[in-house]
Amino acid sequence: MDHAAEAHRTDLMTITRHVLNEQSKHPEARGDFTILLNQIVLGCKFVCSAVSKAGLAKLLGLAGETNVQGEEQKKLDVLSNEVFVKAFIGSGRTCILVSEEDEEATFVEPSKRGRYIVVFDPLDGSSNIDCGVSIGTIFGIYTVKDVDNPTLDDVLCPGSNMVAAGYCMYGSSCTLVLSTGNGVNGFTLDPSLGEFILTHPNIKIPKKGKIYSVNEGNAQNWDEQTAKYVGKCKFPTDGSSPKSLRYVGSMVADVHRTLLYGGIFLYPGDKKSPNGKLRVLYEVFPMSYLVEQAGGQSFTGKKRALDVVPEKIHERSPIFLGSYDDVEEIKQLYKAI
Ligand code: FDP
Repeated sequence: MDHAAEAHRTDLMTITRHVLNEQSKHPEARGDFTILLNQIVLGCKFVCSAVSKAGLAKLLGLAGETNVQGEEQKKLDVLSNEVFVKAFIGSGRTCILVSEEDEEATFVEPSKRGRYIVVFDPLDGSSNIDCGVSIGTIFGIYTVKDVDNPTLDDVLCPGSNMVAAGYCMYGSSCTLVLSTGNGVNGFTLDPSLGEFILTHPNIKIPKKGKIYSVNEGNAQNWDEQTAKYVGKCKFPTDGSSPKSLRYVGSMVADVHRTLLYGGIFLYPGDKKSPNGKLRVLYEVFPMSYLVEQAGGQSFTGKKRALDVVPEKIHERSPIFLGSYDDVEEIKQLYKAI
């Protein structure tokens, strides 16, 4: 019998235990973050369950509303948003919430206020719901300067101000990936226990990858640098093998694969959409934070993604993120022209 393996199998590191361990390194911590994280975990479990039952429960289809980006909202988007918003407010630990589904930021009433700000996309990749492809929840967390006087300036600041970020992927398994600024860890939901168990400790993105991930259908509108980079992925001139193309079209799934296998994920700006498609606060920032924490890079075509200072809560930005060397290559192309 392999006693080491057996010990590992019976010593289950749940996400709460992991965060409590992290908390014990900060004697001044009062457990507020753990309480907030528990609400994120609860929301993710709810959405995971709702996504898996979507077909059965006849939750698929349009809710008859459009969100701020003019996209059709699905019932699951509405449901997921409500669950997270109520969980965050109920935790008593948040003061401002910015959701992809809500046009305006939510300012929590004074009696329920705490010092955390949560920016989130409750159900990202929603065009993939009806065909059962992986979708996810993305979140970033900041602290407010003055808990008695929260303002939008507390949110419209560089992504490097975040104190934590993560995502939960509802795929063949339900995986929550989290960073509190001290590396990246992945937890998989054990449905029989209802607990997220540490399955991917200390995720490090390979320094260089063999995969590129982009919507090539937009190629006719790309700028010279993106076109040149993708051309090099397919027809390398340095004797290396061409990269493989993988594109799920669900940011959480594409970034998750990039974190684990390496390579690059691109959603560039183009002639039609100079700022690309992905939203700075609750897509670009949390994913860039995780990629940097895992040893990779994230670039907008102009600067480090986490240095962007958004002017609006639903602002968009081009994004190139992934393995350090792959992103370095595209940075050099943008520098050269
Ligand atoms: P979706 O429109 O399905 O919600 O920002 C949303 C997003 O998905 C990302 O998850 C995904 O990476 C991207 O849009 C896909 O966009 P394209 O369909 O333009 O490739």
